[in-house]
Amino acid sequence: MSRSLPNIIITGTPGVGKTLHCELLAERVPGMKHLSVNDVVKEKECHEGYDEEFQSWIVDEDKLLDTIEEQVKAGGCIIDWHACDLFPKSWIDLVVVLRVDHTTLYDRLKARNYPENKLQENLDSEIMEVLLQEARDSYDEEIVVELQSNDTEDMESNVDRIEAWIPQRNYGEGP
Ligand code: DAT
Repeated sequence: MSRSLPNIIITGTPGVGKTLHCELLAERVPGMKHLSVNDVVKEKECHEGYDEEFQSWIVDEDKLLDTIEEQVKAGGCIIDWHACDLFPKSWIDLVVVLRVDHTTLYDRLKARNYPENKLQENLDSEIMEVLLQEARDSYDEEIVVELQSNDTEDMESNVDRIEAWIPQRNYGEGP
């Protein structure tokens, strides 16, 4: 299976700037689309209910993958999600793990009115590098990139770097 545009995952702890990066990239790179997994989970009901304590959906991963499979296999998706180990390796060409200073993350999550337990869980996750480890465990190391997302300057340079990385070739045919 080949695709004319790559599929990129932008992942990281909630609040690192995934949505911001995905939206900018989709604006800049012709043919690339922002695929917000959060929106798909909600709109296509790929969940088994809502966890009130953590104020988040309990995701039905099988239903989610079935729902997005056709779109992702066509290529050109910038996948926005705070997990990355669920996607089949063959779907993915680049995994960007965004990172942020803990104090900055605290401020961003506080501004979102996260409940204390959810805020603490996400801060711990960032400190323990959970998403970076998940990406490294799930994909070949050559396609996993860690980028800082503390300020606008970081964001601009990240988007430039990711954009420059997207050459035209057939994706999905191995290295
Ligand atoms: P995520 O999708 O990872 O949950 P987001 O894109 O919604 O994160 O960003 C959360 C908030 O932080 C939002 O108000 C934008 C801001 N933000 C994120 N990354 C940033 C950056 N590199 N520079 C400035 N603001 C940023």
